[in-house]
Amino acid sequence: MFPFQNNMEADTSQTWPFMIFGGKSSGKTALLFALEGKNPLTAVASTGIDYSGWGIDTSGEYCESGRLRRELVSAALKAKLLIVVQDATNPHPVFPPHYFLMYPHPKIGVVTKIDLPGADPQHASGLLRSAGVDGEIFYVSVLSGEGISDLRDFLLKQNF
Ligand SMILES: Nc1nc2c(ncn2[C@@H]2O[C@H](COP(=O)(O)OP(=O)(O)OP(=O)(O)O)[C@@H](O)[C@H]2O)c(=O)[nH]1
Ligand SMILES: [Mg+2]
Repeated sequence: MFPFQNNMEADTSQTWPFMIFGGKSSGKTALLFALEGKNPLTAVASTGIDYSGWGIDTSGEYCESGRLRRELVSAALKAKLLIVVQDATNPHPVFPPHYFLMYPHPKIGVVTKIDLPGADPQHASGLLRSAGVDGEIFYVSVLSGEGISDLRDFLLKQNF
């Protein structure tokens, strides 16, 4: 056996149950905190890719830039499921059409900020479908807590 083979195995052995994608300030980290039982209002803007939580968290900067987005493809190899977040108050798509079809993972969507007055959850869910999210879509607010326990139960039930 070549000596580097052990290193390669060690590098790929760690997996996370999910990885979160979504635009800047769409509520990815607040969602992760809420799922983990932490105070979602303590989330600050993320940089890069964060492996320290229950799932892999990404910065909106990476998701929104075609160049940085490439880094997410290899990070996703470490996750079992993709969670794609769409802010219900943002009418604009973040990902190119069918972007997520290139990932072999199961993919679910989460529409965030449904508590805000300008929220349009149905439009947000259409944007997720256009981006290639073919799994279940959850509608949540970290402020009211709506939808969080349903999503947490769904994640806990997966055979990760
Ligand atoms: N009203 C409301 N505000 C929310 C909700 N989710 C997140 N926010 C707020 O939206 C802002 C951005 O939340 P983050 O969780 O930091 O967003 P993010 O997607 O991680 O942002 P980046 O890491 O910069 O890409 C914060 O001020 C949150 O408190 C929600 O469900 N309702
Ligand atoms: Mg963040």
